[in-house]
Amino acid sequence: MGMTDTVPAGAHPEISFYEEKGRYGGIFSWIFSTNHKRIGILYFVTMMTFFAVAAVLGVLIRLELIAPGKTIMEAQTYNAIYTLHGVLMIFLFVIPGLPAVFGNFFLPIQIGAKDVSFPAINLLSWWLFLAGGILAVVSLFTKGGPIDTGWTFYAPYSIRTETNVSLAVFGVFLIGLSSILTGLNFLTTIHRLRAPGMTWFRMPLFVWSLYATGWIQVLATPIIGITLLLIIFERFLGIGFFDPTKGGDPLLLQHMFWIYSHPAVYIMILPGMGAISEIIPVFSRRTIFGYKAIAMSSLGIAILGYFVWGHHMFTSGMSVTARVVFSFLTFFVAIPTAIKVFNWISTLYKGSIDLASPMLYALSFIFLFSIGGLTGLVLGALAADVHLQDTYFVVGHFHYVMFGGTGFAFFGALHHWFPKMFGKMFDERAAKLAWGTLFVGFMVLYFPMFALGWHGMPRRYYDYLPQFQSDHVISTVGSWILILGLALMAINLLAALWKGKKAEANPWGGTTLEWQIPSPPPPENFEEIPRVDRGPYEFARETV
Ligand code: HEM
Ligand SMILES: [Cu+2]
Repeated sequence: MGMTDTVPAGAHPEISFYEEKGRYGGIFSWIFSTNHKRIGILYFVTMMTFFAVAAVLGVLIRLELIAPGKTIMEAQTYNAIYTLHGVLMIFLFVIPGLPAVFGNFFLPIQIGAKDVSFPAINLLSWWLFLAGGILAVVSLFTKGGPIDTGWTFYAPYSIRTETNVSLAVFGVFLIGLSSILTGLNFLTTIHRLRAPGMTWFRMPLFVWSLYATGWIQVLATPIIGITLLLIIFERFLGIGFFDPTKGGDPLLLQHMFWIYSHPAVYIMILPGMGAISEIIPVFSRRTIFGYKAIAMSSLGIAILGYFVWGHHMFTSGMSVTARVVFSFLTFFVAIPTAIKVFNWISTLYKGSIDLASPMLYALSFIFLFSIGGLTGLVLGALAADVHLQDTYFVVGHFHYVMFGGTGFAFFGALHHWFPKMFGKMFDERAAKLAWGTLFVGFMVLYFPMFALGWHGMPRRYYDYLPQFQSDHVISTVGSWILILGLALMAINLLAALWKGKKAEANPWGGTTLEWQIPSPPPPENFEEIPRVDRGPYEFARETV
């Protein structure tokens, strides 16, 4: 397949994967494409590759922890593996997450546009993302070997360790740049490219969630960028930013790290919540309850999320006043989150519920994320956190919010929009089996972690006291069930890609714009830009 295929004049150009056959062929027509749908797919393939590697690392961690003492690896390897697991899952799966795949693919379509504002910058953001991921992996095999600091890169260890922190950290820096450019593109697209009649309060809630996320991507990400550069400068120049003997302070890094990384948890979860707000009305055949409250709660979360980072550092020696303020604000940020949960459940009330696989992921998202959120409040309580900080209670908590939350929302969005993206239907019974296995595996893997932490099992420990073994064994068995669920899902969706039944334009009976165009969408999404005259979820209005 050559680089320069020409199309004879007047012939109807052949469409493949949302693009007319053009200058480039084969892989080049993908990696040089500025088409938002193709860029969404590029992110999908790249992210799923890193997710698969990180998931296998997670299973290896669990295998090592099936018994006290050495099982399958040395302690140094263990430190490197949980660090890489965390770095890949956070920076190459949950942070790019739904915006990079479903935001790129569906944002322009949902507002009635042909593409994002800056298609070339959009392609650049994927290249930066890929380069960052490759650098993180290359750092494993170069001078000093795999980074072993934990995904939080705390000083002074991240400055002193021989492992290749600088290259890994620079990889994360490039991924941050990619996130900033994506946020910038989405904010401009939402402000400038909405179709006639698509007023702010007619936008789908997924678009509102991307709007709130975009502001965090643009305003918070530069802070982690500077922090990562300071780590690299410190390793090469020893200026003393984090060294008390030179007037610096290691806690400075923790503050700078969490001033980004806590708002970053909303970059992870807000788009997931947006996808849930798309799925629930469609599979309840009900207009969403409290549209404006849900839209505004996304902005509320994005703003309040800037003021709670101190709850990651309650045991770092900060003043009592600071701890009380951060604890209070942490409880406060739960309010806009609760508004969403109440409104989703109110939408279900008297709805005609269709428990198709996208809905099963959406409902389990609400259940798992609520466990994650409520255990977050336990950690936000000062007295409890002093006991639970850096234990497996924290590990259980963030897997419930990041995997049970963003992960399940991602898989729910994938099943919801798969027919539209690929023009194929998947086997619904196999999809339900995969969901059930994943859900059971999830609960068996992570729920015992709360008990482990409550009883004092520290995180990031390679070895442990015998009394912790029974819960560790249960958790490890859970990781095998979970991985089986992920494999069943992948097999089912790959089989659908290959030999699935052709999908209709609107297989689920959705009312937003993406369901009004063919599956898969044509290159420019719409023959002509639509004129919008109603809200996004206008199912038959019933009186309650
Ligand atoms: C696929 C199945 C997974 C398994 C079996 C798993 C297992 C684990 C375990 C046992 C730890 C604790 C290691 C320790 O503290 O010693 C851990 C840490 C972590 N996991 Fe997972 N996990 C999985 C998926 C995920 C997902 C989907 C995410 C994010 C979305 C994630 C993010 C993290 C992070 C950030 C850490 C902390 C690493 C550190 O301490 O630096 N994991 N995981
Ligand atoms: Cu936090």
